[in-house]
Amino acid sequence: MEKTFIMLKPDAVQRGLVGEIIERFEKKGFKLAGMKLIQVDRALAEAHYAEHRGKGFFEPTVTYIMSSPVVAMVWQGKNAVASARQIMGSTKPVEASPGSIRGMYGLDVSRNIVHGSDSVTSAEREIALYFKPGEIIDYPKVGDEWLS
Ligand code: 3AN
Repeated sequence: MEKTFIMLKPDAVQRGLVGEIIERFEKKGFKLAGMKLIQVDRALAEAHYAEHRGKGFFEPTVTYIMSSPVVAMVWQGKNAVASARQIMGSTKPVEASPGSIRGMYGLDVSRNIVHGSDSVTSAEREIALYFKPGEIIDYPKVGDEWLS
């Protein structure tokens, strides 16, 4: 089953939005495969945003995700990558649909609450950056048969 990497950024943690955002993914029908609260260091932040190195927002973005703990998660389910991006809404909160997480809670592109992988390849890269293989758990869950 497809997996995606979701990170609740420092503003989500500081604003007390963690539970509510997790609930959105749970109720959608995704299965939680990994989760931890971590303090991102510079090496990890720069690796995460490597594709944006050289852009004006690279350094502020790196500094921002190091500014407070984040919640790193792996969610699994049918079309998990695309479906999670729809739940999150567009990168720029002003363009995010009103019911999406960024549409509901975000104002600024540089503090947009949540990160989600943009492709299956990115998901694999990001999951490997944040999790060791043993930290991703495959387990049977009641309701799986209704959601696959
Ligand atoms: P997403 O996180 O939606 O995949 P990316 O990968 O294009 O978006 O950008 C990574 C992060 O960099 C964004 N989540 C946002 O925090 C920041 N960012 C992207 N574009 C801009 C921008 N034009 N100005 C400021 N920050 C930006």
